[in-house]
Amino acid sequence: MNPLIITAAIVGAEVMREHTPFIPYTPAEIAAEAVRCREVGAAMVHVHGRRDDGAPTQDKQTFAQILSLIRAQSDVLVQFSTGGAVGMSVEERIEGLVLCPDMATLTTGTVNFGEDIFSNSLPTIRAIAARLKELGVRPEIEIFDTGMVDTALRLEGEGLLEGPLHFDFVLGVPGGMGARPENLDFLVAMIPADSTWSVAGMGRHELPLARRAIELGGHVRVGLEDNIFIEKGKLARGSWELVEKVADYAQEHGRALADPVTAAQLLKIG
Ligand code: KMH
Ligand code: ZN
Repeated sequence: MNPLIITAAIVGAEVMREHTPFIPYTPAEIAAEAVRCREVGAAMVHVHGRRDDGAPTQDKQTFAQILSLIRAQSDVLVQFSTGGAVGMSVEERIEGLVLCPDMATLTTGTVNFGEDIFSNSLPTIRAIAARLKELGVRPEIEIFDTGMVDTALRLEGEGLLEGPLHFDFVLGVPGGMGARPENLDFLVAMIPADSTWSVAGMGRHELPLARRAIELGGHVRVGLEDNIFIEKGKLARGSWELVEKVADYAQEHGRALADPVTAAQLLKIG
């Protein structure tokens, strides 16, 4: 089987110190966590910005610090969020893209997000896709529900996305598509055959879906953004501990881990 790409979602916009003391806030803390995740097998980190008090930000200066600190210490690929936090303007969400990270997310639809709405109208999606294309930043298409795949294919038809496409199936967000294994199977069957994909299961679904992705030949995203527990009732001591667990699963299943160079080739980055 192809080597496994592990992406570590190390920050997010919603998990706070009240939830777990291990969530990084400052650029230095985020970079240190990125280094640890790379050391135990991650090829890429997915990052959001935070202010020192933990408030989410997509501020360009913050992303510049995160990127330069990570690049100074690690070869891990860096993927920026363009989702940011619920309620942010599109301009705010994409201002860091000018720094040209290795990859950036693109959510191709609106979804209920807990009690909130993660809003991505077609004009918003087109604007983000156009900016990614203009800067040559490879998109990871975030799929929270089935119709978002159709919208991604529509944007490919419009020339705003270039195949082969790379999808991340985000399953188990309250309001989005559930994290049942058959939902993953359905999505995998739906995407063009030349696509690559990963899965990000929320909460207790994170590690079971990681196992399934390993078996199916897909890739895996884990980290405190999506799940703070390493086992029932026990906090993960960092995203690195979740990455380590997935690396163990990969070994049990006989799948090698992709390093950042291999991951960039597989994901058609650059
Ligand atoms: N924080 C969510 C509202 C992304 O990073 O692109 C959106 C999100 C998706 O996390
Ligand atoms: Zn994110």
